[in-house]
Amino acid sequence: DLTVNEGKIEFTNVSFQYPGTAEMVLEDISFKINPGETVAILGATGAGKTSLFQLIPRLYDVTGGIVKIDGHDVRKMKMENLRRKVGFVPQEALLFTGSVKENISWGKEDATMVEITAASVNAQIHETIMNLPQQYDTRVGQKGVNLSGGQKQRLSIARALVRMPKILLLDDSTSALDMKTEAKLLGALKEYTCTTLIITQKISTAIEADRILLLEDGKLLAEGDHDSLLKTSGLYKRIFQS
Ligand code: DCP
Ligand code: MG
Repeated sequence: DLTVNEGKIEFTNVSFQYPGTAEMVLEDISFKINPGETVAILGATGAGKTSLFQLIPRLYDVTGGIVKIDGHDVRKMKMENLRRKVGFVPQEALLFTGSVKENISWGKEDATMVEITAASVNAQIHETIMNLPQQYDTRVGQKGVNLSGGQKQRLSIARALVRMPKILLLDDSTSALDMKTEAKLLGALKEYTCTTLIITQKISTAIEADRILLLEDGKLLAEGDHDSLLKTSGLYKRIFQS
């Protein structure tokens, strides 16, 4: 039996403002996420979701409070270990003109074809790739091989997975996927046993998750699973019904 023991995240009284600005973007945020959990971060545009993500791989440092991964303050971790542990799929997929294979192994040039294929299977993009004219050697962006938004998103998820992160941060990276594909993706990530945080504006994604964190104006307004939030959070109920 697979016991997941890596990939725990703890925020304790975290506040954050971007350097050189006066506005508090995150205020007094505390939560814990267990290894292997799938947690949806739900909140309106500008709520602070991407900002919260950026604090995990230390793209920015907290202004106050502590972010810990597996019990270690991220500020005391070696950057190289931290970046190996955390895979961050940004809001906009950043693909370049090159083969599908090169796009997936970008930043991990020693990835083997077995690793690249496994990452693509988990990211639910392998079948699509096999149907391209030159499969993994097909050039992205080449005439006639323009990928759809959802395909680009899955390629960029495969790029993160090939590095075998313990924590996967998906910043709205499933917005273009249909519900069935998204559910398959989340199931595969569960099996692969990484902690998954998924920013979303879609209630269907939140329902799939083990737990939901609801952000509003930089504050953690509520947390719980879908059923409990329906009972305890007026805002969640309004989002659900809208
Ligand atoms: N902000 C800032 N400087 C940046 C990025 C953002 O001052 N470089 C501000 C803009 C918002 C607040 O921080 O007022 C929160 O921004 P986020 O990008 O964290 O918000 P979301 O990710 O929740 O919004 P969206 O759903 O639009 O991506
Ligand atoms: Mg964002």
